[in-house]
Amino acid sequence: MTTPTRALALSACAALTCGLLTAAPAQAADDDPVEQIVNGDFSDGATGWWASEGIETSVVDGALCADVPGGTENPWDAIIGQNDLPLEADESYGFSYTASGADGVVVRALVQEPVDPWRTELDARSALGADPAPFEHVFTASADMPDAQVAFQIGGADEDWTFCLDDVSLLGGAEPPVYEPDTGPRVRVNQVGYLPQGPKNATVVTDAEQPLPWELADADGTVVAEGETVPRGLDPSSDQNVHSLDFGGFTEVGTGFTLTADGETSHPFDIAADPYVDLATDALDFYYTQRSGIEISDEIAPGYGRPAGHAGVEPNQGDTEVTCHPDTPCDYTLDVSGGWYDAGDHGKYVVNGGISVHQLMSVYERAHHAPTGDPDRVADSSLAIPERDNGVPDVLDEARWEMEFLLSMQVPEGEELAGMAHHKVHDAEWTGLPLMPDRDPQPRYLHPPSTAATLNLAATAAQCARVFAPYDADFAATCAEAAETAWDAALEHPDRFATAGGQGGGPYDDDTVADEFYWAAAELYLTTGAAEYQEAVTGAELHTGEAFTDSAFDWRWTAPLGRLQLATVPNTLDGRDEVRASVVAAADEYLAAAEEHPYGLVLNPENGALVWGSNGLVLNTMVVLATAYDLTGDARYRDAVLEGMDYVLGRNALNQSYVTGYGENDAVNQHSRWYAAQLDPSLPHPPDGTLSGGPNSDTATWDPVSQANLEGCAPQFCYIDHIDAWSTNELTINWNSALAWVSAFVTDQGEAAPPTASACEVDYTVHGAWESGFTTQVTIRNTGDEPVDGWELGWSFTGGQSVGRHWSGDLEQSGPRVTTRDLDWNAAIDPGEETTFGFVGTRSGGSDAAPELFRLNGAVCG
Ligand code: 9MR
Ligand code: 9MR
Repeated sequence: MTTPTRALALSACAALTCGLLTAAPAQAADDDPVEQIVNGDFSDGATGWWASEGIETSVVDGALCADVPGGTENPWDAIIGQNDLPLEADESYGFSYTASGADGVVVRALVQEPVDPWRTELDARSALGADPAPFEHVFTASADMPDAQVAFQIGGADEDWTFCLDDVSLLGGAEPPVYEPDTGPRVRVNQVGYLPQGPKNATVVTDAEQPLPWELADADGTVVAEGETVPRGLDPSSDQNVHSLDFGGFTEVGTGFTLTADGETSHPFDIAADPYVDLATDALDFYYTQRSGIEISDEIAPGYGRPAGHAGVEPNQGDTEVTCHPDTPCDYTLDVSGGWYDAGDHGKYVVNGGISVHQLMSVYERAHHAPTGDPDRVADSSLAIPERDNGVPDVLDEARWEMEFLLSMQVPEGEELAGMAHHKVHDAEWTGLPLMPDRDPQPRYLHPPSTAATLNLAATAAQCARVFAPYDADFAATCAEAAETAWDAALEHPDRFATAGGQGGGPYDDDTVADEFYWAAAELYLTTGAAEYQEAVTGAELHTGEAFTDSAFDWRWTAPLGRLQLATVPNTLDGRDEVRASVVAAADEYLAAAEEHPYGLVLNPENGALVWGSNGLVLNTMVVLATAYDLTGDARYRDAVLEGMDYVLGRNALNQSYVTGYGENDAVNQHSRWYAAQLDPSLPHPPDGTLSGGPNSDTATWDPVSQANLEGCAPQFCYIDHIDAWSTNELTINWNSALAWVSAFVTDQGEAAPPTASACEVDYTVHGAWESGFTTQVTIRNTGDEPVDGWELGWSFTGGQSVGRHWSGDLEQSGPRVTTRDLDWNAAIDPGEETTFGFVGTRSGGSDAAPELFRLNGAVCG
């Protein structure tokens, strides 16, 4: 797997990405190859060939030509083909032809079953030119098919054009296609950048047993540092012999650095205080173009403008008046327009929507509660979305787009199962690619309410109530009510599970919901402070049991979200220290895994196995490590997160950055029906900041492209940047939310300098509380050696509290943020001295937990 040459064209590779295909000619194996095509050179006119209705063909200069009318919608609106071609299972075929057409028009060549369901053995797209050009594809038949069909789909162009075809050949006995990824230089780095004071590691793929010298060169080629690699032996996740390389001693900033070792020079990278600033926004801007039910403005998202999808306009059949699936009918319809499309499909799933919107709201919460957080970074007008400049942080505006969809999925009052949430809404049948959301003609249905979906709604609506309280009291109240209703409904129906199987959408099946109960209870408790939810938290087995798995959490396993939230969002739960300790203990496990892994990967299962969406799991594991850093300030956790970014951005076996637009070799063909540039050059690639699901070594879940190309792969090699490889290369709202959370964290680390010691302590004491208010006294103590002369103390009230009458300090509030300034007469605080001010606060009706993070003149008090 370490010799990076592309030996043969991919079986299902679009010619657009592979260039004109340069497959080895079909070779004779044991038996002489037999030509399956009749009259492939058209010496006998059009004998043996058919054309779809309305297509006139004629043989011109020995080639078959067709006038193709413009203005049709789909590739299959015009077809030329031949039937009755026998295919043998496991036999490899070379399929070749010469074709010409209008410049840039794409022909889709298929070898497939001639009738529904059109089981496909080859599906290749090639861009044509005015001059005849040869194309060749190799594929291995997956089953016997006595009467396969070759079809050239030529519809879908805007203008009339002429298609000409010659020398069509389908020969058995070809060498089976072998996919060899181009893995570039054997020195693997974070292709984006390293922080000046942060860890700096690379991995070298080499057979050498002994340490190797390395050199770090700046952009001019001047060697600025050198050292020796550390042999690490055989890495099971890549099946490679590797060395690790630590150049952390070099702390100067610059661009275009390279590392050289064992005769190979890495891709270039930066050392900068802010290599992730753009990523932190791009990863969030991703959500706007995933929106359903709203026109995407090309001004806001240049290159991505498109009509609103599923907004009740033909040919769409959703989502404004959707009823239940015919197998599980109901007598009502719901308007479930809006929300985000889950991934590359047009489905919208409450379970996965839940964790995604939660992580976005957590980006906001962390900015307020973490010592390195920065509310300004997630403020209003920080993203490219239509709601900029409306006085609400943009990340919350984006979250609200999904939240309102989740709320709309709740079964209305008076119906059976009222208060539960429908599991999902999606097409009756799977659609093909590409397909713009507004062109999807399938009927769409609500799928039965599930306990997991209901608890996802309860958890996220509770969080919504909390984070929106300072900005929109009415919306916060709507969320609060929906959350409590959902919780009660889940208690009443604790075992309604979505199953696997079904057509037209993903399953998101989940029959273990103790974890969702725990997470929802935690969010409800944090928002309301109510005894009922506190008991649900402390009474849950998962509260003290094993919550963190080897790979943290995902849409199916959400118990860790409860722990992380209880650890970080202000609250007064008994046993809070144990909760925090459990997060740190989990982080210790991940830290040990990362330290042991020669690529710094935070997941380190025994056999190196990786599953569907492994990059999402890698990033969620980093969320736990990052939270441990937020809780303890211990730089080892922060450094493991920074090192985790290296893996995602190129320091891996494939030398692959899994984020579009970031790094020299970035993923650009994620499975998507509308970012489908690989299939249709007039469509865009996914926007910058889109994460690919990444390596998936679970062969049982592979799609046909992964099956055809990845057989026998070592885990890290089980990935292909191909649009049809959905089990290794899709994009999703839940993987990007992990990327967004972690990108915000690493951006907050600045240069990754050692944390400075705190020089203050704050005592925040509530002296009296009543139904609607409370009085508080705040004491600031100078614990440093320097006198303070003039002070400003800041905190966030994220529970919706607001400050009123105050004394001995000048208090101001903007949204959740409170700033108190001295009154001149109390501006000085000498070392060891303190000053006190006070105020009367108003409560919003929810939890009244005191703020836990205070900044004196910008520096965090401890
Ligand atoms: O496009 C679908 C993708 O979003 C899903 O993750 C995947 C697995 O459920 O399925 C994809 O759809 C394929 C379907 O499962 C089988 N027919 C081909 C579809 C891709 O066009
Ligand atoms: O991310 C999901 C993964 O954990 C599952 O193993 C897989 C098969 O059920 O489905 C993934 O989710 C897909 C969903 O079903 C449909 N939309 C695209 C999602 C990502 O591929």
